[in-house]
Amino acid sequence: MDVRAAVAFEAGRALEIERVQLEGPRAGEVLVEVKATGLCHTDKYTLSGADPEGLFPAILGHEGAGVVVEVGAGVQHLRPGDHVIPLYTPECRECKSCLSRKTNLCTAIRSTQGKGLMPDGTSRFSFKGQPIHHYMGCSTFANYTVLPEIALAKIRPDAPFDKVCYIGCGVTTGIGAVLFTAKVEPGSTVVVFGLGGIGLNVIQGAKMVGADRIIGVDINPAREAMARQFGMTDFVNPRDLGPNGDVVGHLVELTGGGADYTFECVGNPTLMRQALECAHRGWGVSTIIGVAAAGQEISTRPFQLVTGRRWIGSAFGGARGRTDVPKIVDWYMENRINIDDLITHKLPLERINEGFDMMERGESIRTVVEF
Ligand code: NAD
Ligand code: AHE
Ligand code: ZN
Repeated sequence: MDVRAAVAFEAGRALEIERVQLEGPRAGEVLVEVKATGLCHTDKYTLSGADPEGLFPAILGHEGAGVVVEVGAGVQHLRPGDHVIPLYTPECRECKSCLSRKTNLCTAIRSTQGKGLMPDGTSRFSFKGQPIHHYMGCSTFANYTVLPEIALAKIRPDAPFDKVCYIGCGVTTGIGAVLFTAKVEPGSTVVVFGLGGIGLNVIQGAKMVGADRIIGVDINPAREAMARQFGMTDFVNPRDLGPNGDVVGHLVELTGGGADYTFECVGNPTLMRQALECAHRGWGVSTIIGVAAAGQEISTRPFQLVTGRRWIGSAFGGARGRTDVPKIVDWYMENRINIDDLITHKLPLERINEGFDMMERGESIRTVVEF
């Protein structure tokens, strides 16, 4: 079938709206009509060319919601008409990782997914007879896409697509990192570096679990108001500390010796180090969420770890998609989490590049494209 898609033809080039061809679902696969998709910083990162797994041409997008149109042979848990959220972290419930109960990083299809292909090693998308890569197993910047059944969470039918698409990445990543990865306790002191689409959800999660103090750090002063609305108690703009400002020293002083939990939500190794080093001596846990470009590395004095700080990371908030995503949709529908205020802009597919421009200029939190 012909579908409408924003195609990334090469790194650093704006997306181009084209009619591309999509093959129907093969065994174990599902054809989904994408109704809405969010724009995440990770899409921008891959488009920039800094992602070692970035392949071109590709159809990017991994924060979607839609409706099942057709199922391939052997699909057991989904049927046409079901409402779904695509999962870049699938949940097969059979691989070593799923069975371990120690991680959400299902390995069933990770290797083909990283090559921009379906599990059978081929692509369903093509343009002028040439294959186009899938992206993060989702490719939600198209009005139809094909995914493996294990990469779809079935959600309640009354949830609005233009809001719950954000649960496909940002909401779950931020809230999940607090609840599932770091397991922040009530009364904790939390520092969040980066108050964008992810960091604001970390703040929302920290408030949910009853953190006492939630300190936000961002170089964009416009982020302060929204962060306070979501539960931030203190704002630090590193630029206000001057060119040689001691961000770590300032945060350690502000927290009376260091934070119980810190989160890096930018993708900057310098900030990752600061986030670790402002965690409390003896027990502070620092969670890396931000994705840093190819070739970048983190460093600190080993003494920081010897003296009891722990450095951990979180992908998709540690959430098991098919199990946890429907629950997070329920939280939204029960008004236990706020998504609406974080979706600052909506655009038609034709204007998707404007969404990335606004992200670059720090004007938007989340832009949602509605098909
Ligand atoms: P975003 O662009 O919405 O937000 C980034 C924020 O960081 C902005 O508010 C910006 O002003 C701030 N910032 C930039 N430089 C800074 C600095 N030097 N000091 C302080 N603040 C600074 O991006 P997002 O969508 O929130 O994504 C954030 C990061 O999380 C990206 O690296 C993204 O790739 C990553 N991410 C990771 C996962 C995961 O599963 N681990 C999931 C989604 C996104
Ligand atoms: N290909 C990238 C990896 C980027 C990355 O870390 N992705 C996160 C999700 S970001 C969503 O916005 C993730 O889930 N990683 C686990 C995985 O298996 O990819 C790179 O830099 O190499
Ligand atoms: Zn994302």
